[in-house]
Amino acid sequence: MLPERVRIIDSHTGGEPTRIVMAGGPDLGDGPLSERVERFRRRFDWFRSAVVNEPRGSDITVGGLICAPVDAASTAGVIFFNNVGYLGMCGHGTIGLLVTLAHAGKITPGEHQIETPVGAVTAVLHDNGEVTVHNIQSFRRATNVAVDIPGHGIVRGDVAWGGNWFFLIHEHGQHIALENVEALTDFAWRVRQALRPQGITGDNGAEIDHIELFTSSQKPGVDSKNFVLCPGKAFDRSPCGTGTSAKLACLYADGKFAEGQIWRQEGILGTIFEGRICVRDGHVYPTIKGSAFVTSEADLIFDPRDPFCVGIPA
Ligand code: PYC
Repeated sequence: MLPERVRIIDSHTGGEPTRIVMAGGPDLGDGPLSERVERFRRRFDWFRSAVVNEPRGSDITVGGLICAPVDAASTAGVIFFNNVGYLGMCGHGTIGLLVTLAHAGKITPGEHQIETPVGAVTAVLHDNGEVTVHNIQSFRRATNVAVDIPGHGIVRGDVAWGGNWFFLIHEHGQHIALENVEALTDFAWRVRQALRPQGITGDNGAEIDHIELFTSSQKPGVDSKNFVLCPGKAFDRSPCGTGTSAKLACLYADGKFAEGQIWRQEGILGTIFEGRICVRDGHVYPTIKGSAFVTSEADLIFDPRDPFCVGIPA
């Protein structure tokens, strides 16, 4: 079952890496991406681990498996994954995917429909290399939800969907700065672990697996700075596309953001995504603009004698 070689292209979007599997990945069959991700999880989870976990990757690597799309009008389907599982959508990853496909000579600037397990998004590759992702519908599910954090006390946050589930906190008492990521990670992880036991989930009991903390940005013209803790306890180096989408849905719900406005979201490294919204039938569809850069092209080699051939489990 082991492939001999898997062709990958690595990039980073605002500092957050994306590893796109260009060839040699498992055949997940056909049908909607929502079904194919379940096949991936059940039958090929070792492949996920092999591509992104150590020793080939690390807890910050986000992988993307390109799949044949259902709709012939789509450019591609993609399933994003990380050190512990699968993502619904990935904003930085979609920006990385378009830049990667352009680097490989597979697309040219223009609009591209990309299918994901949570729906199709449209991504525009601009002539200057920037990418705008028109995300799926995003919404706030609950507001001002109290959660009791052991060793800290009550914090309040919003539950929102931007392609993944987020718990968004503004009043947290933490210093959001790169030199403080250990403390931020510890705090956000305690929030994450407290949510389900206190009955706080996304729709249908879905795990809220991304925690997003906010503060004001010190940069002129930038609206906010965030720290996002991802499902496998690594922090997002980028401002997080799905997290920014969730944020825009909350701002809209609070009457603080409207069509035509621009939201500049800074991430923990100081990189910025530009967010806008489209409102259709009262539903919010965020768009996120950012840049990615290709960092390597490589073949992953699978030696059956290697004890860590399928990765060191996270
Ligand atoms: O950009 O949506 C995003 C994302 C999710 C997890 C890491 N990045």
